[in-house]
Amino acid sequence: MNPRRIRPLNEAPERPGPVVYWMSRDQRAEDNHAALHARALARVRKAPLVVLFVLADEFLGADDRHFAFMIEGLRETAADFRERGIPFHLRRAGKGASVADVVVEALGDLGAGALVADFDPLRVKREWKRRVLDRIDVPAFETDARNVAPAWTTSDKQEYAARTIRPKIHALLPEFLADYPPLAKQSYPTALDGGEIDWAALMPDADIGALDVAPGASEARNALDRFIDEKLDRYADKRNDPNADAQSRLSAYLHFGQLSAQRAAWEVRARKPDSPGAAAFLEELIVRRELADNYALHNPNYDTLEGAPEWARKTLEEASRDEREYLYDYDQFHAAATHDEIWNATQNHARATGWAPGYLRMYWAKKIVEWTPDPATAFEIAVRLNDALFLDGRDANGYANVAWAIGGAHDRPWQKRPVFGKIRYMNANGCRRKFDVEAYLERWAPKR
Ligand code: FO1
Repeated sequence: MNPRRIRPLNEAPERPGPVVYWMSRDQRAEDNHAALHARALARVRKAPLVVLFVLADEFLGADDRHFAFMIEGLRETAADFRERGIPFHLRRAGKGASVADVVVEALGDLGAGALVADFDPLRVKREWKRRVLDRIDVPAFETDARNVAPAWTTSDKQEYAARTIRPKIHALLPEFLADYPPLAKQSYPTALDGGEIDWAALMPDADIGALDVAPGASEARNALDRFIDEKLDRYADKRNDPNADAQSRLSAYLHFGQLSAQRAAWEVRARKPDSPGAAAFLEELIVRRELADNYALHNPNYDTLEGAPEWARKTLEEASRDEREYLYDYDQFHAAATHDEIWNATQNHARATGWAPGYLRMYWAKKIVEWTPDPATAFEIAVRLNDALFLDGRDANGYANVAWAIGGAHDRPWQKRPVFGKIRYMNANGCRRKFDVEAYLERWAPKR
């Protein structure tokens, strides 16, 4: 375990007792640096390892399908830990009770001697951690199990763009982009078994069959294999063609931590290093995603227009006085009830499957600027829709994407135009130049 992947969270004195891995972002047993770190700590302390997951009552507007996908994945992950003799405890934070209070209570019940948490720059997660740290006196650590290059080693400030963070990440890959050791079986048995979990009782009544990805760590690996074997070679030139089905479809697995990005990168480099799609995929998977974590880590307003670069807020502010030809509110957007059939088709696609092609997601976000009274409202509606609809929503990646599309984050000024000012513009002609719009509308435009 590279010590640079670990951050101590407090100065509490050593204590006897099991090491507890409070799993949240990285919901997998294998390829998980937080689990590996907690396992190593348990070995050193000659103590058992216990895994804890606390189920929140609500999470950033997630709907039943999102919770169902996650819980189905947790069920497999709990079994994966149990196979290694590592107990999996699941507790629920009911209405009003905070996840942090439930974590503190569980640590007390387990007589925890140390705590390992996975890293997540989201505000809600930092608040959970702060509340826990205020109320425990055992050594606590945070391990970055999501990024190939740990976010705090890549940069200690907000990066301007992919071109500024890319060399910093590439310089760290030789040190951090490696294969994973397997998670060793429990060395010190414990009676602290998590007991039988009534998964059916936890499962919301949601049809996840309509989501066109199946949940869980093993399905995630199948999707990775399918992508590498069948799509990677077309990825570079077809990833922006919504009809080409050349995208990885890994984003939900990466969001819920059912798949490690480092695993995906390692497999691509090991199996198809010379594929024409490898470089483009690794750019998206490592540079773009870790730029997003950098944004959420260093920008307290990562999910509002406030966080956007000064030049962008200024130009959008000036342009907010420009006449809008159409104006829609959240409900009209959500119902795909705009005048624009490409936008409506993308919205229908997202409502039906919890996913939409990357190129169209950019178009979808940008058009919201054009049809709202001001850019702050556009940003808020785009975030709310993204978190309510997309399986991979409620994630640093999603907030950075909205900040790019609407707030010019990680982008540069373009030719000035009404409503957008100097923010990069996209329109239907751009779509028609890129792909067969009629074919996409055939599949996803609301039936007239
Ligand atoms: N993390 C938790 O620790 N407990 C939860 O109950 C929980 C629910 C949840 C629902 C939807 C969703 O998209 C994410 C959710 N997360 C939860 C967080 C998730 O595991 C990821 O850590 C972050 O969303 C990615 O940054």
